[in-house]
Amino acid sequence: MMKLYGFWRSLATYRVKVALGLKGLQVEEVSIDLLKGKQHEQDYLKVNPQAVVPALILEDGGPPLFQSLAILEYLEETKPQPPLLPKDPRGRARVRGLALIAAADGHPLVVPRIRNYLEKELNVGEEKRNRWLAHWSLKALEAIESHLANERPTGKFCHGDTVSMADICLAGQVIGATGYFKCDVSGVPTAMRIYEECMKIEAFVSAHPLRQPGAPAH
Ligand SMILES: N[C@@H](CCC(=O)N[C@@H](CS)C(=O)NCC(=O)O)C(=O)O
Repeated sequence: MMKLYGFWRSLATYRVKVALGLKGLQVEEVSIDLLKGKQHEQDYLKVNPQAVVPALILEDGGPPLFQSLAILEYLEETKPQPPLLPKDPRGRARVRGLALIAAADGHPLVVPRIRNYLEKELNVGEEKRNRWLAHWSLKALEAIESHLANERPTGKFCHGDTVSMADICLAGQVIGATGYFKCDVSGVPTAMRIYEECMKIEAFVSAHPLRQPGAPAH
């Protein structure tokens, strides 16, 4: 069985878990407690020298896969059904673009190492740190919203009426913005409508951070 290193709170892990769920794949899970700094311990650095989760070890061993979107692409190529990318190149570029706004531009600004650097190296106090987290989380959602609200391919989901990588990344971004950073999301109604649609699907619900072992009740 594949082995997934993750953490209940991790939005990058969430992306991988949703994709695994949608594709009906099982993994053994190993929790790396990011709040306790376990990502920096030698044992884990051998798995992922970047000191981040997720990392995925395949059935046949070998070096772990890293970076959630690279893992999603691997899963897509090795288990194409159900597809998480459209068939046409233009549609694929749009879905990847939407996914990257969340995963490559929004999310990296709110991860523990950035928060710790703001706090410990730059002495940015809690109130300002919270403003940073909410600001950048919402900025990414607003950029996604502009595409979703104004472009024809938007359907029940980000791209047409089937779930794609864009929806997976959008859902994680919304969970961070609303659940972790208490953003006012009234200005991103299309993103929220699509998020609600995703949350009707078991793979999105069962991977939710608050449903993972070790998560707090709220
Ligand atoms: N771009 C990476 C992000 C990985 C990442 O930053 N993961 C976070 C949790 S969501 C982490 O492990 N952070 C540890 C830290 O910042 O110290 C991906 O998509 O896999």
